[in-house]
Amino acid sequence: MKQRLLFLGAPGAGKGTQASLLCRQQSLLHLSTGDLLRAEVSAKTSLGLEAEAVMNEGGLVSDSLVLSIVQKKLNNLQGGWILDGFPRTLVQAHALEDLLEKINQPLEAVLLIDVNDEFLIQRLLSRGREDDSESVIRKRIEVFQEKTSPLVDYYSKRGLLEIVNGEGDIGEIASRIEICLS
Ligand code: B4P
Repeated sequence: MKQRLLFLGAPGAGKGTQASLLCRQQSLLHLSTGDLLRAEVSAKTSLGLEAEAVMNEGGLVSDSLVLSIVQKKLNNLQGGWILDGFPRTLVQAHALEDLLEKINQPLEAVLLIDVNDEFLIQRLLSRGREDDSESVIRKRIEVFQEKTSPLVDYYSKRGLLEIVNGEGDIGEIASRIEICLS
């Protein structure tokens, strides 16, 4: 099975859910920028304070802030891993490409978890995190379309893209992902 992976998808597509499952099963490292940012927010660091307002409004935290948080983690990558929620912009994707080249650990696959917008909204409303109100969710979906969806083309041109239907129950989607990556 491929072991150096990136999970792409709209907010609520299930990137975090599926990445955690697969990491547990295959003993991979799970690197989620959402989790890293939320840890900074709860520790009330200066980075966290800067990120909090943007996250609660449904925007993307600045590339420079995200890169400052992930760079050290990426430099220490080894074995198999899943990047979950990073990159989210072309600037982040270019920075990632340079970094992985330097550490000689190229990506093996990029998995797009594809889910219809109305499903996304229902899922996130029932999760009820601080940034999960309907207006904020709609804003996050718009931001995804504008800033993150260009990555689909970017990774497709590099021959790395796999698309998985992310609608259905969690176990069913996990099986589709396994087939896709084997
Ligand atoms: P993330 O933490 O990445 O969160 P997400 O996109 O909302 O969710 P994900 O797709 O992981 O869904 P999940 O599995 O949790 O980002 C949060 C914020 O951080 C961003 O808006 C942004 O501000 C900031 N950020 C993060 N990375 C950044 C970056 N690189 N650059 C800039 N800013 C960044 O699933 C959602 C819910 O659905 C859960 O409750 C789950 O239980 C449920 N669920 C999952 N699969 C299901 C299924 N099959 N059926 C029913 N429910 C399901």
